[in-house]
Amino acid sequence: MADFTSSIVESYTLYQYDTCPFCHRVRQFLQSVGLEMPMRDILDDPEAFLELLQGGGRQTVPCLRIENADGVAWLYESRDIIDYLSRRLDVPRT
Ligand SMILES: N[C@@H](CCC(=O)N[C@@H](CS)C(=O)NCC(=O)O)C(=O)O
Repeated sequence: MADFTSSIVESYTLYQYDTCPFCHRVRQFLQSVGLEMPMRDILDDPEAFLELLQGGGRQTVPCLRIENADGVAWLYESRDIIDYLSRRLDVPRT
């Protein structure tokens, strides 16, 4: 993945679905730190599923789409997503 840590402004979208336990872990983290972001449900929304597959290259969720001035990156793995956001937002991991 590209190193985006030098950029200041980023926007995030979480690709996920309700009953996925790993997605639940990430959603719980977001709630605990009060961070809101758009959610794309890949089971309910075929367009979101395609975006994930074409953008990220895999259909696995959760996946965080990270967009900033340098471009777009797709981050898989619930723990990596939580670690990444914790570092970016400077909040403790849960
Ligand atoms: N180690 C991954 C596990 C993710 C995972 O297994 N997600 C399941 C849904 S609960 C999935 O997307 N499986 C379909 C696939 O990988 O193609 C994480 O922590 O995010």
